[in-house]
Amino acid sequence: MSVRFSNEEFARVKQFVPIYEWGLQILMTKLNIIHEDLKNFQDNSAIDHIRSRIKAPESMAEKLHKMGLDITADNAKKHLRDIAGIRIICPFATDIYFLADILRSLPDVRIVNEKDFISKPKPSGYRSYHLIMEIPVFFSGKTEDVMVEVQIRTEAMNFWATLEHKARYKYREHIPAHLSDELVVIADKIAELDNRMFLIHEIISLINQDSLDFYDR
Ligand code: 0O2
Repeated sequence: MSVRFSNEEFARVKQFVPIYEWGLQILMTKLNIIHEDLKNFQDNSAIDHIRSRIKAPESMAEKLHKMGLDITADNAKKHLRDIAGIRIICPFATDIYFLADILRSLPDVRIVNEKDFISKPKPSGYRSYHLIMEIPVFFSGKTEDVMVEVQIRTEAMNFWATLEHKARYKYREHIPAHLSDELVVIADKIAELDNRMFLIHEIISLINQDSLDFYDR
């Protein structure tokens, strides 16, 4: 059964969505500057790529339904903290913590909540670092604070989360035990793979450093 906003509530959702779009644009501008700076001036590729999205009204309605709330625009604004969402994909897990530090230091932005599902994965096997950030949006005579959910993860974690999300959707949240067990095993293997790839990256960096030192002699 699909749940929806009534026509009246849907019209009210459409009225507030632009404020979230503006909040998203403000934070994306800050993140794109950080990305460009790291890449071009700091010789640091801690960010692979960044994506953003506004949650579709159908997904807002489904989430409210799951939370046992009435499907209203007021409830969406009050209870959903991921109407605006950003996903940052990093090459390595260590980059995730480096970026979270940078995000915490942004001026004009308040961190409302942080969840580290990397050091403490979800029972599903899900790994990612989540920050709920509050951005002030200034427009014609008033300011409104907008929440944006930022998810930071590696490409491998993203690969897993995308597949698991599809399985969840397909089985309407009730993934059969043999599949969910397999997904937990794969999530652990992916974490191990991320670590092993990072070690190779460190070895390569050391070799490059040694070569530079040699030429400096
Ligand atoms: P969708 O369809 O991706 O948007 P909070 O945001 O803190 O108020 P919430 O929403 O319970 O409360 O937060 P949580 O647990 O941090 O999860 C937020 C989002 O993380 C989810 O949004 C997913 O995108 C992702 N996520 C969390 N757990 C899992 C998981 O086990 N598997 C996958 N694939 N993704 C997960 P939505 O709205 O649930 O989904």
